[in-house]
Amino acid sequence: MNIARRFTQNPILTPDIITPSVATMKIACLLNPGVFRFQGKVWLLLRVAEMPEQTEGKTTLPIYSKQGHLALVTFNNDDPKFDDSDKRVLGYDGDYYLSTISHLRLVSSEDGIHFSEDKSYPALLPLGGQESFGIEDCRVSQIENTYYLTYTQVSATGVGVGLITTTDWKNFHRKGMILPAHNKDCALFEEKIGDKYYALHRPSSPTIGGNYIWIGQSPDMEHWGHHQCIATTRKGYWDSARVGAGASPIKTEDGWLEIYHGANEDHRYCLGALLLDLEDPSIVIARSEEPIMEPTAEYEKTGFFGNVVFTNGHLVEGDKVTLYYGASDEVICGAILSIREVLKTLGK
Ligand code: MAN
Repeated sequence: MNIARRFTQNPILTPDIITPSVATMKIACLLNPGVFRFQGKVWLLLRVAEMPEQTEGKTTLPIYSKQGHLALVTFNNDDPKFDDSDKRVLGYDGDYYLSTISHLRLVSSEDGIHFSEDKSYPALLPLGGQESFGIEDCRVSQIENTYYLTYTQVSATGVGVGLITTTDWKNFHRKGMILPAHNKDCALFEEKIGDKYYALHRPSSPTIGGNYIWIGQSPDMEHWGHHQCIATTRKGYWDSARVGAGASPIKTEDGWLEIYHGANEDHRYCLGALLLDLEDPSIVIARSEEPIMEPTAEYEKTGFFGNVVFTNGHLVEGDKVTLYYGASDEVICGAILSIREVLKTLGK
């Protein structure tokens, strides 16, 4: 099933339109933007993945020092200890590195389709030891005038969820790691339910358990507890290997609607929906049997890491959801969904 109507202009952003953060790097991919409205415009907080120049027969990987300086590590491709079987995460003698290092960059648009960079708004760069392998896939949630940025912090010690708040996109308040390793895909609910904040998140367990969607509660957005698993992977389904929340859940009369990603053992990433109870969002009312969006367009099937549609940002206007998504882990695209049509696929 493909009920998403893709922008005819797709892809709307490609790596060549952004300038690298430092001259020695080139931009390999643009991925998975957070989305928000600010000062009458549509903004994307892009994940920009950079790579050093490569030499024949070798692989050079980037790492940020605690002080925020870039260092490079080089391996010989024919070294038997070097494992490049997954293009995204490379191994050497039991240690793991990312092939690219990501930071976050702002672009804005009047029409939601043509975006450009305004250099007076700073890039968010990795900072401190917990971000030495980069920062990724930032969700942007808004409560009153405050924007809450939940993003992936990656380092050799693990992958966790960081929180930053801002009101003006020029001054940022770093709150540190709110959910420790291994955790990512954290989507905040944009209002309190009862007297608590809620978040969806995705811890991973390598043995018992898996890559499942959990929900937690907090009195202040920084301290999280009362965690419960609400959606596991499903054997034989399109979401058999990993599932993770997208952007903030959308409040509808039928429940909280969450657009999430699911991947199978072949790393094919599709989108589906979860419907959660309005008063107790740990109760799942319905879940997509079939994906609501699959990688079918050429730019979704081939690229840095093909067969991927991945979203963590959207705009909602009445029944219309404008979804921004990363395709093939390389380019940014847009698509429109109708809330009514998504709910219909969930039996509503
Ligand atoms: C996965 C992918 C990569 C990402 C790493 C670390 O392998 O999502 O794109 O860089 O995790 O988060």
